[in-house]
Amino acid sequence: MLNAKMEKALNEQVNKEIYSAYLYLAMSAYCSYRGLAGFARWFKVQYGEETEHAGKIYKYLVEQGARVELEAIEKPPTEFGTPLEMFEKTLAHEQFITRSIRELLEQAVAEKDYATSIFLQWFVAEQVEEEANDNAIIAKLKLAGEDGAALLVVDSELGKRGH
Ligand code: OFO
Repeated sequence: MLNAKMEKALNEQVNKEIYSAYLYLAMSAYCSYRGLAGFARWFKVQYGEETEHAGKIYKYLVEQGARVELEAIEKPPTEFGTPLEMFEKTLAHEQFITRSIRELLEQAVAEKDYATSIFLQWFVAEQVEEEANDNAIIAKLKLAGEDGAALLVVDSELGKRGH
């Protein structure tokens, strides 16, 4: 059983995760259009992961007998700049999600909502992984710089990302 404040906060997190999915799908489309098939695949896989994140919270709300209220999804941008700029935007977005998860956890702990605290542990660990992945790719893109051939190597590597 969740209190009304936690129910609202988790519903808002569902919306943030669905927006994350939408944002990465927009980035994938942008990469496809620019002929960067590997980058496009990476973001398409990330889109799938984000829908899973939303699905996990949705399932938790249903299991807790809470009300799921789906809100409108904000329109994502259509222009993302260079691959490096795109991953810097991705990292900034993930840092925003990390802060959001931390606030949820702080709320759960303050309210002695142990079930939600335990549920959120998975997301805490996931955010560490998401930021580490983005930082690793940013480091490679910085090394590649303006070198088109090096960029294509990164593209080919990202294209191997499995589901
Ligand atoms: Fe990218 O971790 Fe969810 O939003």
